[in-house]
Amino acid sequence: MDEWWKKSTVYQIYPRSFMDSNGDGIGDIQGIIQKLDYLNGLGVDILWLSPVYDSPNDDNGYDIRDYYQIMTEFGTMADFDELLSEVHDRGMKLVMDLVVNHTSDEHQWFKNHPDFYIWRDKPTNWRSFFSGSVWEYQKERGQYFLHLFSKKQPDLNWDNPELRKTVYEMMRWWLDKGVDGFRMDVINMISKVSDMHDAPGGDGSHQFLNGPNVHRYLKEMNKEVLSKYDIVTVGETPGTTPKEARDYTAVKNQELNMIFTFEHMGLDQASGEKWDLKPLLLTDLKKNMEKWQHGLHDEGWNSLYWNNHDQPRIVSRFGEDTDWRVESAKMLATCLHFMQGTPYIYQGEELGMTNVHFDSIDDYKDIETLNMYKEKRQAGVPHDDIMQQIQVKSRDNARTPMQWSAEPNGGFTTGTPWLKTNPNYKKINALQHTDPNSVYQYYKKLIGYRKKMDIITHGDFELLYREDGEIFAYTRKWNDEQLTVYCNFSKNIKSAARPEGKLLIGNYTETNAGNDVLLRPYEAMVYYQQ
Ligand code: TEU
Ligand code: CA
Repeated sequence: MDEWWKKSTVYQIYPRSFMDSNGDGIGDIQGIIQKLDYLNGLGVDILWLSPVYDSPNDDNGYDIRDYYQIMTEFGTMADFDELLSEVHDRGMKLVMDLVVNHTSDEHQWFKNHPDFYIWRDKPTNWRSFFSGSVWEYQKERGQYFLHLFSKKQPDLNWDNPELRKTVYEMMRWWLDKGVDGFRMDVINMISKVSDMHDAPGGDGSHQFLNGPNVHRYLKEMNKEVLSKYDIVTVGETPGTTPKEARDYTAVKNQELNMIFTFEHMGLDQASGEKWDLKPLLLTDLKKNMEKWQHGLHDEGWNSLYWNNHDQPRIVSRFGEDTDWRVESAKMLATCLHFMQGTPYIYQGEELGMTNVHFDSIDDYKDIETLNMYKEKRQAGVPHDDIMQQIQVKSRDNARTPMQWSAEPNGGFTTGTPWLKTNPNYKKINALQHTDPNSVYQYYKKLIGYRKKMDIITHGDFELLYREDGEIFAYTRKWNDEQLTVYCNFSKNIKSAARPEGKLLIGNYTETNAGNDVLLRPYEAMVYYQQ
């Protein structure tokens, strides 16, 4: 019998932008409760909540001030308990976002347990993910503390057994409440080398990614906490190869169930910097996804995603969000959902929501975007050049309010949203989700296949048309069954050999073009044979 999360689909909620129930312009837990039937109707099995803990929101909740309190803007612990039981009543599961690589600098530990953090007399030249140095001088102590992210997110010292014990206690508290698992924020950053030193170009990642004790700590966490519950865990692990992913997720290693990799999300950048844009080469994407399908096929387990709260929206990124938005949204979903792994759907992806285009930097709220803008302007980079990069890659592209209806602000709030709504909400919203041709209903079918078809869970993956720069095609084989997936990532009409079997699903009506099939712009089709 497969572990339940191998046939599940996860839906990620970014609470701040999901649904505002009290008109203060900020999404909240009562708003999520109002939308549970919409989510249940999609067929998703697991809801992953981005952090809802008490936080000053320097990084929108990824800077936790108290792990045992709910953020005031989102509601109360009673609201959370109501959400958890409403989710369970519908047969769904709830996964929390565990952020334990760092806390907020307003966490009482930072004052009362400074040895829970990482201090040095001398800073290294490492650069933060949010611009500037990763070291901040604290006068009272006369030392620098490490923060890989914002200066209000000091890194925790996982080499301190007392800290680890305190974290495990907190994890048990949430699991004893009945939550069904954790998504673990940058969990492969928790072990840093002891002799941290300068690195070329200030890139210290080789000294904190997949560090010397990371597996020891995850095995300890598994032994002390995770192994005692029937839960699912997914590690967010930037800079991880399939080999390292097997180390994290092989059952025999007793660490995590699956991980998020980032390689496919870095193929449209020219250098190590996400803002250094370059067009995606489909052959790069095909070969990378093949590498991961093969890399984890017999051992370990992968997540499957195009979107999350940190990434621009896929239909604007790898699809086409004006003339072929619906077709390309469905094509991208088809490409991903017939692969091996657990798929993650990010709020609004099931509607084909797109990137937003703000001309003023004042409309952007994300700390990563604002710090980068300031740093580049200080370096003399022209405003328009920076804005172009921001419009393509800013995390705020994923964080504009969920578009529920054609009401003002897409029905997200009756107040002023904390981040402006995408002006296309009148055209793109959840009102159409019952339309049989909607992106939502297409996703619902894909999610349904995964539950019923073992070939999707277990089948061998083989790439077809390897060198073709516009068609992403592959087969899955399992016993005497075969699925053939064709996805046209272009506006051009392509022909391909008609696969064996019959059409299972497609985003156009079937074409009968003799021995070949015609793939129209952004056409996807899946044939099934047994
Ligand atoms: O993101 C970790 C991470 O790798 C980010 O630096 C990501 O690559 C980048 O934002 C892409 O632009 C996690 C959370 O998902 C993110 O929201 C937090 O800001 C970050 O950790 C710190 O907690
Ligand atoms: Ca609210």
